[in-house]
Parts: sequence; C-alpha cells; structure tokens
Amino acid sequence: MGLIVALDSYERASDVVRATCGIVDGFKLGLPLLLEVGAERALELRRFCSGAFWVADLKLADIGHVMVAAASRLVGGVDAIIAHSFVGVAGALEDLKLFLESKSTKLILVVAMSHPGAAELYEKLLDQILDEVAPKVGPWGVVAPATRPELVRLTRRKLGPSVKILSPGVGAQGAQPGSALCAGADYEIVGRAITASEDPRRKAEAIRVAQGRALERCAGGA
Ligand code: BMP
Repeated sequence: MGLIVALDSYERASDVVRATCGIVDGFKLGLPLLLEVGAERALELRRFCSGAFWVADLKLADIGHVMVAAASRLVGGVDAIIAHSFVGVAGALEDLKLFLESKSTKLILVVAMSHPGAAELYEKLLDQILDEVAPKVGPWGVVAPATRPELVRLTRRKLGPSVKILSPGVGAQGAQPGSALCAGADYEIVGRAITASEDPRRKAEAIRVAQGRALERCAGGA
C-alpha cells in the first residue's frame, strides 16, 4: 500500500515534507518546483525526510544524449527519474537506462497518462509500449493513471508482478484513494489533495486509511 506526494511548487514544500514524513512512502519533485528553485535547492528538501523514496519527475522525452545530460543534474540526489516511453528505445531510452544503471538510479517510464487528452493519442500506443518498449528497456517502474483503472490492470497484466506501478490522479483529478491499488498499482501519487490541504499530515493519514479500506473491499471482492 503505497503513497507518494507530488511536490509541484516550492511554496510549503518543506512544511509538507516534514509534516508527512513517516506517513507517506516518498516524494516526487515536479518540473515546476525544479524550475522554480533549481535542482540544487530542490534536492535539499530531501534532508527533511531522507529515508523516503525520492523521484525526479522530469518526464524526459528527447534523444539519449540530452536525456542523460538532464538526468546527470539530479542523479545522486534522487532514487528514480521519470521519462516518457514514446521516444522509443534506440538512441533514446537505452542510453538513459544504461546511464541511470551506472549511477544506481532507477528509471520510471510513463506508459499512460491521467488527463482526458491522453486518450487522443498516447493511450492508442499503450499495447505497443507495454509489449515492445517496456520489455526492451526494463524500467524499475512505470506510471499509469489512477483515473483509468482499466489501464492500470492492463499494465499489471502485461508487465507482470515485478515492475512497480505508480498511479497519479487520486484526489484533485477525481480518482478515489485505493482505486489504483485495487487495479494493481503499488503506489498512488497524490499532489494537490495533500499539498494544498490545510493540514497535509492529517490529509495524508486520511488517504492512508481510505487506501486501506478500499484494499479490504477489493480483496473481499466488493
Ligand atoms: P495532483 O494530485 O495535484 O493532480 O498531481 C498529480 C501529479 O502527478 C502531478 O505531479 C503530475 O505531474 C503527475 N502526473 C499526472 O497527474 N498524470 C500523469 O499521467 C502523469 C503524472 O506524472
């Protein structure tokens, strides 16, 4: 039962990290935050919860050389880096994977997205991404949307039990806590529902409880 907080703004970020440390499993540093204060200051947030799992959400989508150059700014400070899958393997994701492996940093691939427009194109590539790109690249984890639990289920079925599935879309985008976990995800990514809450700690605790209840229900076949 996993919960990762998406930090997309530096404002309140250190308070949120301190407040939720020990309750959540990890933190995802988003591009708005990284651009707001730069990589160095963003990575300093880790000192408020050093034992958590830290992810840099660069959503890389470029030639291998450039993705490696961007990732090199963050390796050592985070446990994992997110890239898009649609750029393909040769000259792109294979280079990134090799580089991250050499730096003991995990690669997470976006395979499907949570917003409605993802159905216009990205989602149409999902079978090919899961059948061809993901097996060739061998990411530690993938991102699949909590707003589309059937895509989480498909991702789990096709990639098997060893790949971690991280699912955004819980809270502000409408998915209920636990819905992606019930569909086979390992972690739900929650941003604004926690970061914009008056009491991020209580909100994170409440989401944990709701995840547990949902899992009991779905394990019971409800
Ligand atoms: P929120 O819970 O505030 O909607 O934030 C969701 C987080 O997950 C954001 O950081 C966003 O970049 C990320 N995300 C998403 O919402 N949908 C995706 O398909 C992939 C994402 O990484």
